[in-house]
Amino acid sequence: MFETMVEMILDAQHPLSTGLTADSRLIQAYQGTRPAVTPVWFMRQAGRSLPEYRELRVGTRMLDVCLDPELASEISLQPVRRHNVDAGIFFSDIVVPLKLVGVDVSIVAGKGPVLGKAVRSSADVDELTSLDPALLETALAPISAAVALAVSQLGSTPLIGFAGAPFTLAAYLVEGGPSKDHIHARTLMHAEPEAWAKLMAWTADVTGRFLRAQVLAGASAAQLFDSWAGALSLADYAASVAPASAAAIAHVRDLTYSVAESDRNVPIVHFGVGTGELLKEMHNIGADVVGVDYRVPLDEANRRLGGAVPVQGNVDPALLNAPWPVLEAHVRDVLERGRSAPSHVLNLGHGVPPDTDPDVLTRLVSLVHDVSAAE
Ligand code: 1CP
Repeated sequence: MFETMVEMILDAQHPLSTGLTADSRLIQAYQGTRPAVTPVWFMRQAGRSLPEYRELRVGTRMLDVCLDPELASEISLQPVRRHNVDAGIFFSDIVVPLKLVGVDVSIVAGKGPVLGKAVRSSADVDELTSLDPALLETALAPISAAVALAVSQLGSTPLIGFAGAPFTLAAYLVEGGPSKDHIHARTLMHAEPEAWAKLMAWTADVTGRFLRAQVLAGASAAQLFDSWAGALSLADYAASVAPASAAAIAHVRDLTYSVAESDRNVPIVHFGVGTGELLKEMHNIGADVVGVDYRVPLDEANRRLGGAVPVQGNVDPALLNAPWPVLEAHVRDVLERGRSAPSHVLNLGHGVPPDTDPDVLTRLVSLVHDVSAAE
């Protein structure tokens, strides 16, 4: 599928095209070359653990903030200024493109995304998919503006764009909100396979457009979050989910830039939680890098992936609140195991817990840089 795709070269002003971010540690590692110092960033580094974020959020609604280019850009920059991380991640949410295409969704504090109406039947799927994803061509303007603003201030630090994978978004759409086992979504998959396929194809289009808009506006890499794919068997994942994830990624897979007269693809990372059994399939959808949660050690993840795939991860977020010597020993172990892969970007095995002391994150960044530079 990918061989026949027509390439599209990024704009000459894009930070990968100008060379501003193309040689950064993050992009080198994502392209499979091990840089002298291991790059590090944290999922959910922007947001609740930072006092400057909580201050800025007083009296605002999450989705309003996501659609305000000044605020979304400022919040994206906060952790980069504070922690000396090797990348920014764009501040937004996986449900933003659903909101922009016309879905009744809000983000409830302390809970997460909540839908006005759960999508439970084939008639519900027909109603949802009558919303035209092409509306996003113009509706995504505030997202493009926020990315451009953040990128203009980040200089040589790359910004990572992201989107939710179709299954994780479908899990919210079908359940109507956060859920532990995503049982209604998994029932629909088997009870109404045609409606399921239609729902997944529509969701892939919507989320793929969100991701593409961020890369075109200046993001130097893209991460697809399939946070809840760990609820699936390998067989269900391969048959009923992976094709839609590949379709979502196809929205950015054609984007290229040139370095020293050779064409490179914008790197794509794919991450899931509890997906140790799915790692190989998750790579096969067309990802360059696989994000690993804290359950599978990186040397074992590298073995499962066949030894040629850059990995990202996988410090256990629970240890951020443990005594420093315990955390330090764990981080050194993660770095050591990461050396088995072609390249490694250090991250957490899932997002930063809201009660994390931000100074611990800053100290962890220095540790990763110092330990990896000394090797
Ligand atoms: O009131 C608040 O402060 C809202 C909390 C919050 C924040 C800060 C939510 C609600 N989303 C976000 C931002 C966000 N969401 C980011 C950017 C920040 C960063 O990473 O630095 C990103 C990448 C996301 C992505 C996201 N949203 C995912 C995938 C990543 C993951 O953590 O697994 C998922 C599953 C969501 C849904 C969501 N949005 C918000 C919450 C609390 C949740 C999870 C709810 C649940 O448990 O189902």
